[in-house]
Amino acid sequence: MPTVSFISPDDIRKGFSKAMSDMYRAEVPLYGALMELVAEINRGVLDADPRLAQHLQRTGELQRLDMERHGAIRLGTAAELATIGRLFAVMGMQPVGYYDLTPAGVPVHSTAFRAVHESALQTSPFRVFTSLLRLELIENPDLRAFAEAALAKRSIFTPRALALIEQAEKHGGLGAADADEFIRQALETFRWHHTATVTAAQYQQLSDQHRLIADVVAFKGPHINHLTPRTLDIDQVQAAMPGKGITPKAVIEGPPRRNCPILLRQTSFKALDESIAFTDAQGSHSARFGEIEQRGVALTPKGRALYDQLLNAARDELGAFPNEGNAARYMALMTQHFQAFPDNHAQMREQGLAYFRYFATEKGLAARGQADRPRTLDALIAAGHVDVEPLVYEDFLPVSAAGIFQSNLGDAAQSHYVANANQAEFEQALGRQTLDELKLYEQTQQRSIDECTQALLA
Ligand code: OOG
Ligand code: NI
Repeated sequence: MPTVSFISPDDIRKGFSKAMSDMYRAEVPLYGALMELVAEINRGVLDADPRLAQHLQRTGELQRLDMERHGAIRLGTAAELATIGRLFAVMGMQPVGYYDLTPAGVPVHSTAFRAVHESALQTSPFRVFTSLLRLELIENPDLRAFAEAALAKRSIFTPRALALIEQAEKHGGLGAADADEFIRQALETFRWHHTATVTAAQYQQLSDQHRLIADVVAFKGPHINHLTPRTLDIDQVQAAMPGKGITPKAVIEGPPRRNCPILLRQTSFKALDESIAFTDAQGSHSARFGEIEQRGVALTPKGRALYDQLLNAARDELGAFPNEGNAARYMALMTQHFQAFPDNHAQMREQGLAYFRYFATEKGLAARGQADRPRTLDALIAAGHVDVEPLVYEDFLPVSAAGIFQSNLGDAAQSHYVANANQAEFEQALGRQTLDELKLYEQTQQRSIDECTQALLA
C-alpha cells in the first residue's frame, strides 16, 4: 500500500476524540450541559479580555479550545495496558508521565496518553488518563484469584480493532476507510455496559475491598469514566454549576486562583448511580462523572518543586483531606501559602520557574539584517523583536487526580496501602518506557528559540 494514502495519526486522534465526545454526550446528558456551560463562560471570558484572546490566538490555544478534552479509563491487566498503548499509538498518542496513586489510597498507577509535539497537539490535544489496577494490593487471596480469573476471561478489544492495530503497525498507517473503521471499532472498548460479568454478591465483595476494584473487574470493558472540557475560568464554571443542576465537589484541585495560571486546576461532579444487570440480579453501580479543568503554564523542575512544597505546606496545616467541612479554610491556606509563588510571567521566567515559547514579531522581522539589531534572547525581548508566551501544561497532577478519584468513590473508599510507586513494573506491563514530560516542555521551548534565531538572526 503506498504510504501517501495514509491518514495522519493526528487526524485519526481528532476524529476519535470527536466520536468519543458524541458517544459520551449521548450516554451522559449532564456532560452536554457542562460543555454548553463551559463554552458560554469561555466566550464571556474572551469577550471581556481581548488581550487574553490575542495571547491564546498566538499560541494556538484559542483554535484548539473547543475540541480540547481529556478522558480517563481504568484497566485490569498488563496485557490490556500493552494493547491500549498500541491502540493509542495508531492515533499518535504516547504514554507521558507516571502517576502513583497509592499514597492517596487508590490501588492504581497511571500514565497519560497524549500527543507530544506542539504541532500534533495543535491538531488535537486529546488525552486519556489511563490507570492500571494493582491486583497485588488485594489482601484476600481468594478474592484476588477471583479477580484475576474474571479479568483473564475478558477481551476488551474487538477482533477488528486488533486487526487494524496490527495492520497500522505493519504498514505504517491506515488509509481513509480503515481509519474510519478503526475509530468506530476502537470506540467499542470505551463504551458503557449495562450488564456486569459477575453476580451481585461477587460485585459486593469486590466493592467492599475497594469500589475501584469492582469498577474494573465486574465489567466487560474499561468504560470511559469522564470527559473533561477545558475552561478559561474554572471559578466561574464552579459557581454556575448548581444553577444547571450540577453539584460540584467542594474544592477545586490544584493551585489557587491567580492572575497567571500555573499547571492545572480541576473540579468534578459526583458519579451517577446507574442501574446494572448482574448475572443473577438487578443492582446499581456508579463510575461515570463529569469534570472541568483550567490549564496554565507548565513549570520547570524548580517551579514544580516550589508548587509541591507550597501545596504540601497548605495541606499539612489543614491536617486532613480537603472536604466540604474544611473547604473555606483550605482555600484560605492555599491562597496564603501561594503568595510565595511569583504571579507574573516575567518573574517566573527570570527565576526559571516555568516554560515559555518565543515568537518573532513583525518588528523583529522588519529589523532583520540591520547591523545594530539585538542579538541575545533577552535583548530581543526587551527590544520587542521577540514575544514571550507561557507554554501550556499538557499533563496531570497526582494529588489532584487522587482528589478526583476520591470524590467519585466516596470517602468510605479511602484505604491505606503500604505499597510504593513502581514505575518499572508499570513500564514492564506497558511494554515500553513512559516519556518524561519535563523533557517534552524543554524541547518545545528550545524549538521556539531555534525558530526565532532562524527567523531573526540567520
Ligand atoms: C481518573 C482520575 C484522575 C484527572 O483529571 O486527574 C483524572 C479516574 O478516576 O479514573 O481524571
Ligand atoms: Ni480527569
